[in-house]
Amino acid sequence: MSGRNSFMIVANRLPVDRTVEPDGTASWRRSPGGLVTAIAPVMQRRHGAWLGWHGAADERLEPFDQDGMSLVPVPLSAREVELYYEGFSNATLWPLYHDVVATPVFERDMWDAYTTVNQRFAEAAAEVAEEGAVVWVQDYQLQLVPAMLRKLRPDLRIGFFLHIPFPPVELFWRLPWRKELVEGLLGADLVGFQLPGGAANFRRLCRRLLGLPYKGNEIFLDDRIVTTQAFPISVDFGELDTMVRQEHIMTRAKEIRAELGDPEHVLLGVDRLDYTKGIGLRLEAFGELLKEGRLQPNEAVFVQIATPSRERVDEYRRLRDDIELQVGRINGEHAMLGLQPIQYFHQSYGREELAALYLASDVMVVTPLRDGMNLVAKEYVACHHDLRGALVLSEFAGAADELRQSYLVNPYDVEDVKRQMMTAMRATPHELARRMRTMRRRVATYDVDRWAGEFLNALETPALPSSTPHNASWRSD
Ligand code: GDG
Repeated sequence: MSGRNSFMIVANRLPVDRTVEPDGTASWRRSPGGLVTAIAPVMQRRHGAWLGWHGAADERLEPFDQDGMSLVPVPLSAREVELYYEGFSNATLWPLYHDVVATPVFERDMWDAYTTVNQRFAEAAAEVAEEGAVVWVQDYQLQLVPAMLRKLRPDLRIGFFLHIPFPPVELFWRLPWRKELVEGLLGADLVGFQLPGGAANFRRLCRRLLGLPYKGNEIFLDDRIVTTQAFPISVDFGELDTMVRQEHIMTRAKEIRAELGDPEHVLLGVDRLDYTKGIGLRLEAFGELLKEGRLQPNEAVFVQIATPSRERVDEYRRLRDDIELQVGRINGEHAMLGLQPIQYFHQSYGREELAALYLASDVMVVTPLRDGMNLVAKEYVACHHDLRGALVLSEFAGAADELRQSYLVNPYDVEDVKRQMMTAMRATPHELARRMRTMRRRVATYDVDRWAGEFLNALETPALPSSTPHNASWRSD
């Protein structure tokens, strides 16, 4: 059976959030974020559909239209949210793919739920896709969907993009279901990664685990070729650049500095509260600078926004306690009346307030232990048309590949983080402008539209194979 959609996104979540008005009426609002902004025009141009969970467990909803997009809700039970989403996706795959910075949980019932839910997504997609449609599957929650979907609908052109890092073979090898997962991904025609290193890890894994030959970007299966390639995701540069040039945002940025007591330096961290983001170690670095007297409490304020995230997963609850204890300790030691050196917020903010915060801060500190890309780093750059502002950036964020003019740090080396934070604070306006200009050029050129465009172009116009399975070289790495 074929549906009427010639282009589809399949993602864990639909790109909308339900809001309930004071009078009790519910409506849907498009969730903020680069992916939906980049994809929406493509969806509107073609007969596009977006399949995903709508965010409430144990509830079935009929497909509905929003902003010119046709949305197809895929239901999840409360138990599936626990086992497939919080469990296998976020307690198994997330830590495993992020260099095992937390210990992954390997539980069979989580895997079973992951398989069941992936099958449901594949079936839903198979039902609404037109003959020969293009289907773009997103991220680590749905890695089995490509193969499941191909089995149901071999006529489709299937792409997959992984937003998080793809780990080295040695780490992936631990996964009890490694073979099934890799075979799931190989159902796609194109598998996209943030960085070339992730794509190379995947090709090596296919070779070692399944004995598949590869050459260049292409992996050779018996009857077809799977292309693997890096497509570094980006932000909507134009939208952010326009937003921060508005009078009321610039005024708000000044207000924020005044509310912070007009310190000489405003440092900023913006992250989901996640153990991969290195929040604790950057606060430790800042605390040590205060302790050693290299910074005075009235000289610098560190604003840390830690957006609530995955609050039902144990590891995340522990992390929140640890961070809040640490903030309390540092502030307790260094605060003066009416002046807290760390301003910590476990809250979410609107896009405009966030943009004003970026604009108001002198040093953006982004220190993940491992991160697929890190959009915050690129958003900060997009917001600084004034060419002020420095970016301290972890070498372990995908964004470090492109933003070479940032102050790069090894987040595991606290002394390095301290040194680079100080260098950034002491840099001359001329030096800052030089670095910012180059970084802005990069983000403006390679924005999220370009990311989506290049992926879809590669998916829809497959390159001629560079060789055949018979003459592909067998790499032995
Ligand atoms: C995954 C990968 C990859 C944060 N707080 C608020 C808020 N945010 C927005 C930021 C940014 C986004 O959330 C976070 O994106 P990141 O890229 O930094 O991190 P992940 O959530 O881990 O994303 C990552 C990304 O996927 C895309 O492929 O870069 O590596 O882990 O846009 O601005 N937005 C609002 N209020 C907040 O309080 N409105």
